[in-house]
Amino acid sequence: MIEKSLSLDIQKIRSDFPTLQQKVNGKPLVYFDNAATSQKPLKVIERMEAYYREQNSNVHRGVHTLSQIATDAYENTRKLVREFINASSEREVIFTKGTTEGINLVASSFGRKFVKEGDEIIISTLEHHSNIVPWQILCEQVGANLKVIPVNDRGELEMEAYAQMLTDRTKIVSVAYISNSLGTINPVREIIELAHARNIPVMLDAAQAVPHLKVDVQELDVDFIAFSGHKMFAPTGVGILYGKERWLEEMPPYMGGGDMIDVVRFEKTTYSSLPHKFEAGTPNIAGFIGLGAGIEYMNEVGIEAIAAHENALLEYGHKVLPEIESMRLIGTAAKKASVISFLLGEIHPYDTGTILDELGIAVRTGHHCTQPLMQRYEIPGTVRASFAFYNTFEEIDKLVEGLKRVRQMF
Ligand code: 7TS
Repeated sequence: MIEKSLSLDIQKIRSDFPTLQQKVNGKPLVYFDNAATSQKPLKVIERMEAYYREQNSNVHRGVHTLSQIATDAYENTRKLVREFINASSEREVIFTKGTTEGINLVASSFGRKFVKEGDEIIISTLEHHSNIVPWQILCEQVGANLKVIPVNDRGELEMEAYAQMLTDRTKIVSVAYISNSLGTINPVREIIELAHARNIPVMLDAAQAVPHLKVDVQELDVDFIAFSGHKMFAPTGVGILYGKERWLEEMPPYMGGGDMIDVVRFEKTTYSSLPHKFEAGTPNIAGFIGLGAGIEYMNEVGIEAIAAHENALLEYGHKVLPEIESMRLIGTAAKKASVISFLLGEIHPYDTGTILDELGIAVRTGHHCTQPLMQRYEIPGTVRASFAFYNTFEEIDKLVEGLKRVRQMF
C-alpha cells in the first residue's frame, strides 16, 4: 500500500481529532467534506476552552492583566500567520471573518478607490460565489465590467484567453488558487506575472490552497490573498486577508467603529495604522487564538508531509474511482489537489450523497457555490469527495464500496 511509504503517522494524527472517533448511522465516520470545513484537533479545542475558562477579556482595550494576556495571545496569531504565509510584516495581516469577508473588503475598499466607470475586473469561470458576487456588486455600483476567464473541458483556465483579456482598463485580477469544486490548481505564478507586466494587482482566493500546500506570498509576489480558518483545522468565523502594505496604506477603511480609529471628531476622524485600520469592533478573540493553535498544529505535521499524503490519496482515488461503472469525473486537470468531483451515470448527486451518508460517508453534493461552473459543464451539480491529511486509503476503498452499492440500488 502506498501509505506505508509515507512519513505521516496517520493513526496518531487521527487520535488528535475527536470528531473522527465517532460512528455516524452506526458506521465509523468517513469524513470527505474537508473542502467545506475541516475537523478540529484537540489542541485547537482545548486552547479555545482555556481562553474562555481562564483568560476571557477584550483585546487592545484594557490595562488590566487579563486583557493584556488576551491581547498577547490574540496578537501571537498574527505573528504565526505572518510566518506561515511569509508576509514581510504583521501590518499586512488583516483579521477577518473568513475568505468571503476578505474578498468583500478588497472589492469594496480597493474598488472605491481605484475602480471607475468603464474599468475592467477579471475573474474566472471556476470561482466560488464569494469571488464573483462582490465584484459584480462593485461593477454595478461604479459601472465597471466583469471579464471571465473560460475553462476547458478538463477544468483548466484558458491562459491564452486570459492574456488577451488584460488591457489598460483592467484594474484587478481575482482568481482562485485552487478550485473548490474541481480541485484544479491554477497557474497562479503565470497569472500574476502576466498581470504585473501591466502593473495590474492580483488577488488570490486561497481558501482551498492554504490547507493543502505552501503559500508564500513574497515568492508569489501576490498583492492580496484571502483564506478561512475553518478549512485549516481552526474555528469558523475567523480568516485572514493578506495585502501588500503599499495597497493597504492607500485603501480606505472597510468598516467604521471601535479599534480602527486614531482620533474621532465630528468634524473629521483619523484612522488607526495597519492592520487595525481594517479591524473595526470586538473580534472573535477565542477564534483567532484557536487559529494560532491550528497553525501550530499544521506546522507540527508539516505542510510538505500534508501535501505528499493528500497527493497520494488523490492519485489513489483517481485510480480506483474510474473503475466503477458509469463513473464520470468532473475536473481532470493535470494539476489538482485534494478534491474529486464526479457523477454516477444519471443518478442525482443528492441520492448518491444520501445513500453514502447511511454508510457513514460524508461527501458534499450540489453546485458547491459555483453555479456558473456547473452551467459550463451543463450539470446540476456533482458529488464531491475532498480529502485532508487525516484521511486514509481504506476510507477511499469504503467510498468505492459505497458507490458500488449506490449503483446496485438504482
Ligand atoms: N472560496 C473558496 C475557493 C471556497 O472553497 C470557499 C468555501 C469560499 C471561498 C468561502 O469561504 P468562507 O469560509 O468565507 O465561507 N467553500 C466551501 C465549499 O466548497 N463547500 O462549502 C464551503
